[in-house]
Amino acid sequence: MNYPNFPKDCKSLLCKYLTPKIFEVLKDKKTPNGFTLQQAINSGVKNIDSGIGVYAGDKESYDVFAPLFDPIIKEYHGFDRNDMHKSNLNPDDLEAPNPDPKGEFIVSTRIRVGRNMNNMPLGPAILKEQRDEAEAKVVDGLRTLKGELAGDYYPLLGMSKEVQDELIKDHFLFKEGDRFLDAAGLNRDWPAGRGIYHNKNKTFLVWVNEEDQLRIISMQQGGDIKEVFIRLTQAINSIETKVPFSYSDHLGYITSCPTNLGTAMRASVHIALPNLAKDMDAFKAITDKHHLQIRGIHGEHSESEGGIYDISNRRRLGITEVQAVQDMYDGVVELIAAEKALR
Ligand code: ADP
Ligand code: CIR
Repeated sequence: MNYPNFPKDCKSLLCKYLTPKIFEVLKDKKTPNGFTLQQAINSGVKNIDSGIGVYAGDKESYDVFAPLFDPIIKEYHGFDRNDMHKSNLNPDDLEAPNPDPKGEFIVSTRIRVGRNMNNMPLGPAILKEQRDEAEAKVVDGLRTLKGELAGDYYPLLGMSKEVQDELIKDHFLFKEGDRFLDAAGLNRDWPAGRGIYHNKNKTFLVWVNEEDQLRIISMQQGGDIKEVFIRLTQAINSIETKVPFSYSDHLGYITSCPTNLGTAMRASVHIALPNLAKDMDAFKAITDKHHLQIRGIHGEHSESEGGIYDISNRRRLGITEVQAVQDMYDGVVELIAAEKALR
């Protein structure tokens, strides 16, 4: 394998940190699962517009390829090789009264976490039989959930195109054919082993074997962020008793993309900010101050529609879950005040 041919204007963290020197050190390294540097960087090599460009094939990837992953983790999360991660999923510690009680700005709120099973390779390196086994174990665990969390599992295999498209359009299901995930090896054997579990009202959902083995999701209309967080933490706690999650004291919950490590949490609102959006510099000044990311209305790499944006916490590692939601909450309060001032 030769050093990749990156274009001059390549902006990804892969281009920034995979120097020829680091490449020489890592190029023949493999994890115990046989995951190589070439596999770890393929997404960013094939997709030159990547923001990050790397994926891990297993927990060990973060050690074996540390000279590449560490600086990426440092730049994205501000987290050092010797730092320790701490989790706090206690909703009592979250100060988040509804910032939009009249429902003028916030369309909906969603909080998700990524999880992977202990002693199992991550999606980019997983074998078909292992993926199928993960699906079976996760679904077994989900079937024991009670009350508001009780629901059904809908495998992608056999789902009609109409149902799949409708679930995607309504923001409940992951997209198909994402080119970043594809180049990372995450779409192998599609659609086998993938599916979605949800309760009747679709306020609690679990994606199975997408980018991570589990994406546990709580969502609802409006801006009651705390209610969404409470439902999520109850679900995580129940699932954790059935499915052992991959965790490290250093990196927190282990995920295939280094941006998701730690809390693996993305807390977002879909929020109408049509006036503020006319001045993207002012908009970004607020989101940067609160460590927030702006996405479009159909998720990552999509555009806004009708002045509605997806606003979420950017940091996930080295802060607690409560702090991740607090970042989003505090930023949203300031965004609403700025939008109001422009009306
Ligand atoms: P993830 O959040 O899992 O990293 P995406 O950015 O691709 O992945 O978003 C997944 C889906 O969740 C998309 O359909 C997106 O529009 C939807 N979504 C995200 N935040 C919200 C929200 N606050 N309300 C409704 N849908 C949302
Ligand atoms: C990229 O590098 O753009 C994709 N692999 C997605 C990275 C994860 N998203 C993010 O920035 N939070």
